[in-house]
Amino acid sequence: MSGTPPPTRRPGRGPGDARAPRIGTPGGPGASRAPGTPATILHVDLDAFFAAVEQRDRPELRGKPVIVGGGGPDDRGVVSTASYEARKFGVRSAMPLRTAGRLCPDGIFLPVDGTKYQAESRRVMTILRRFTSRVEQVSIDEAFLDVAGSEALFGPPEQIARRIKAAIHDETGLTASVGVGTSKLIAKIGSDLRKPDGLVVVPPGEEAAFLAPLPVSRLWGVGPATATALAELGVATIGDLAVLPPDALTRRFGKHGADLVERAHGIDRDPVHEPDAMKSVGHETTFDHDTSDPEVLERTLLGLSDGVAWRLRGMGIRAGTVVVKVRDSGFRTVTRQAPLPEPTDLAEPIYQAALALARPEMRGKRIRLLGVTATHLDAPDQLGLFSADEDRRHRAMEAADALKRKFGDRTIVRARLLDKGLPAPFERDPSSPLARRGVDEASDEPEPVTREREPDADAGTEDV
Ligand code: DCP
Ligand code: MG
Repeated sequence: MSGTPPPTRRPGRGPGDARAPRIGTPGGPGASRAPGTPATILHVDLDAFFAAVEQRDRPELRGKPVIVGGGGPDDRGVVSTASYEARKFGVRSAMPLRTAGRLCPDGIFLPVDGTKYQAESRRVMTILRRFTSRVEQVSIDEAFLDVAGSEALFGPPEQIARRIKAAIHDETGLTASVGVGTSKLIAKIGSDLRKPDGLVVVPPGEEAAFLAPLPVSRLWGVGPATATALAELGVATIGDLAVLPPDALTRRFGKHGADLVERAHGIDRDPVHEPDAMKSVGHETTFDHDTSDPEVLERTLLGLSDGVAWRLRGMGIRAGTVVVKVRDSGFRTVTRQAPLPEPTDLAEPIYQAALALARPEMRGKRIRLLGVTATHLDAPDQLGLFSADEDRRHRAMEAADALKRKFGDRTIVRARLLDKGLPAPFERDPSSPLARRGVDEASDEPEPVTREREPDADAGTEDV
């Protein structure tokens, strides 16, 4: 996924042409990590995924501005994605279809075919697992891999990245962009930098130099409010941030400030997690202003539940329990959990359970933060969407329907969330180590009351 448009585009290149620029100055200001830390983490992200699948299946659409996301430019929905040809006109994910129609009058508008994209996603993830078992899928079209230990079979990480791109292209007809580095953060930013069909390798020690020219908003944990606060300190690029005295940032942002300095140097200690190590999937949102407005609170819970369900479906797993987290304006935090009527990967039952749990905790209070987490996750679904098993098939279709709803009514919810300055559920921080502690930590015991300013006050929606 890419939050911001890539700065360089090279449409039309095949995977064989992908260049892997080495960015940074050896021994220069970027030499911030211990020499010898291996760059074995890959981030793989498909290019214009939904639109690329449609262009592959309908050759007449190739080279054309394709906009996936609903009935057409008069539809009330939003854009799911646009081909790179359409992006030249300024069309972007989450934009109202009407705006897309204005910007790109010759755009070809197509409905979302969730079942088809899920099946493609599974094919691609299966290809990735041939190169290592350490694959962490983080959305329908992206995954982190740690290829340490795979070199004997497949060569060094850069070669593995090339092989992956070629295999995806040969076997599915789609292109992927790959970033390679010492951390998830570097790999993720790398994969986004030269889309489409990009390959960016950041050698160990060159992380800070690689990041330095990029806008600070590219870093995880820098939402609009942090970006504004940093701008007041004269910080526009990640390089500006990296040279600030860490204690100045800690004074201003608490522990979050110290984390930001680490990230500005490309340091991110979160390892790649295999699905069976994952105990929970969650999102949480801190409001720009504390609120007691029931509509805002319920809409936020719905958006969070949807983000969680989307990720469950992407990973082929279901949740048995929902946990909500509610923090009020006095920083009192409670978590409440309840089992689901049956394991699910759908937004609706997760939302209903989250609402029932959160409602009594929100009553009469101004709310600062809400979180929804799914736990008691079952094993990855190995049977796939089109198993002969009727029950599974039924479930798959239900999920596909929910996906369609998501891109109709539900994306309007997402657009409304965006209006409120809240990040969409897609924009999360896959690095948060809390994500892995999961179930066992959810309890009915309130966390200690904190009086300090919340460090990640505007980090927005992220994994918990
Ligand atoms: N998606 C969506 N709504 C969003 C963002 C994404 O429906 N707001 C869907 C459509 C995308 C898919 O998820 O095709 C993958 O998301 P990405 O952010 O990876 O976007 P693309 O793959 O389309 O483009 P890119 O080449 O920038 O990765
Ligand atoms: Mg993508």
